Amino acid sequence: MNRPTAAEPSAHLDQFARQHLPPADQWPDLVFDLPELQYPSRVNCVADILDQAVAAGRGGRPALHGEGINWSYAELQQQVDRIVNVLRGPMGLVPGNRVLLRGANHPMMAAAVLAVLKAGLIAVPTMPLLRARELGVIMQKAQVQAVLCAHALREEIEAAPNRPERIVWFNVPAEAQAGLAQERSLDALMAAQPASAAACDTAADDICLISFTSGTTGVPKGTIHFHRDVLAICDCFPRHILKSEVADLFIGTPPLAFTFGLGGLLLFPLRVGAASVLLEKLTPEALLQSIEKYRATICFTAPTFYRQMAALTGKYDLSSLKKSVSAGEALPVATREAWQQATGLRMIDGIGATEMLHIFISAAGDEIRPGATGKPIPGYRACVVDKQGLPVGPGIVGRLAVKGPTGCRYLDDPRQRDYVLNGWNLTGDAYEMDADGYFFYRSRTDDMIISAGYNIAGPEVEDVLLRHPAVAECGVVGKPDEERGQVVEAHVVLKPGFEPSPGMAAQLQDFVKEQIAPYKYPRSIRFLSSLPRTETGKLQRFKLRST
Ligand code: 3UK
Repeated sequence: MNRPTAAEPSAHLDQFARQHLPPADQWPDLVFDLPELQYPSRVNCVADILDQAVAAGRGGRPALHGEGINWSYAELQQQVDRIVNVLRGPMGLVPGNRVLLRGANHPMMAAAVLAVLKAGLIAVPTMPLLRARELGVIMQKAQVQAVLCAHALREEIEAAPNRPERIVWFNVPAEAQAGLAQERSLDALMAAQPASAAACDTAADDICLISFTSGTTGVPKGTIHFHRDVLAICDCFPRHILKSEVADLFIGTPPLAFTFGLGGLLLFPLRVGAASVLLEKLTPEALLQSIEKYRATICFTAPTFYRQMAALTGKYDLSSLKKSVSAGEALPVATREAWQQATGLRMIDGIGATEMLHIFISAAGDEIRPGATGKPIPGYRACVVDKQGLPVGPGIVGRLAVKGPTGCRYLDDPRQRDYVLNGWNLTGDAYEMDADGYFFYRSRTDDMIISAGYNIAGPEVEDVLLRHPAVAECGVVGKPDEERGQVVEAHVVLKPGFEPSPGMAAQLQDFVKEQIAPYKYPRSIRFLSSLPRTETGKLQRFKLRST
């Protein structure tokens, strides 16, 4: 089951993606050492997640909520099946074809993704903020044959190079419906299709998803995932750490096009028979309002969102909220504490990666140690290795290496060799393990600041600055310096009511010197009105370095 073999026949008539998997000797090791990870050799993840729920009599239970939409499991299944029939019928797609998906979080976007998987096609989800040129690169790399796109986001698709002929819009507003050819409107096409469809009989290792990394530089990398990978992420983190159940209502901000959001806001809730709220473009205020309105129980978002929400909780009734998951970037202890103080909740931090599909190190409840991400979750193992790839002992900073049931397989990309070493996935993170097996994030390997021979991790300095009453947000990077190689530079956003000044800079510098080794203090401080972030909530450090 480890390597691509001819043992189990693929359902794919179009073998493009399979043919562009990395060579077998560049794959990471895959381990399936939990009973729940023993999947049959033929499995379609949507049949397993959605159709089985309906077959088991849960069709009447709520599945997805959105603006003006409340779909039960049976209703979601009908939507999905109509789309499956559109894909197979009028759109003429065959198993293995790639379908690019573009839309903000919305039940229709969710149904479209599920339909592509159920039909045995390969989903290529894309972030709403991507522009025509970037979409063109993805279409070319993944050799996309069709596009399903929210009507509101059509402009960049219409301007994208390499776009296929088969482009269909969904959520077309009534006033635009008349001017649109029938075959361009998913809503119109769906209306003409029956509301039931059989799932494609896919092999467990048939490809169902090519997820592009949100990569800050260079050409984006397409990460390949199988039907069984989708099931594996549902059966690891949610089952063992989050412990979600039927009565839960999920909510949050990560886009469905980001695997953090795809798992946390769609696959995880459906896998346990729970429900999810899918809302577009949430601000911290809007997310708090929606938690109150829907009485959500589990929240998924990035650390910066929790920090902003912590300052606003007073105005909202958040008594329904039981669990909050933070991922995407390191969770500063200061943010963990602010959130706990505001809500009483202990945040579940977890590190995940697009290559690994979802979270692989985390901790919940009494297992939480502030400052640590946690331990490898059941199903995964991890260690810290040196430059040669040899494990280092506790207390030494090195490169994080992980393996589990999922792992990195880039679509036709030489960078596969950088991510996989001796069967381990190297995430590009500098980590340290303690004697109890807890993993502590230090920085991205490339972001370690080296100043006058000292290694300094930006996030450690950030965590101190965030404790200063004047600091709303901050980002710490290395600034080139002739004498020291690099100096520590802090980019600081002040809270309302505080003004940038040399005095304020000196105050922040002294504050850092008092709390951690003085050589780590920011010799340079710059005040900004906001920090550059990706759509997934990650600080764009390269932008801070180049300003
Ligand atoms: C960083 C973290 C410290 C880390 C992701 C959950 O973020 C996700 O995927 P990406 O491919 O980025 C991966 C990189 O992001 N990171 C993520 N979480 C944490 N660093 N603490 C954390 N808790 O550098 C990692 O290598 O965008 C997260 C689930 C699915 C995902 N794709």
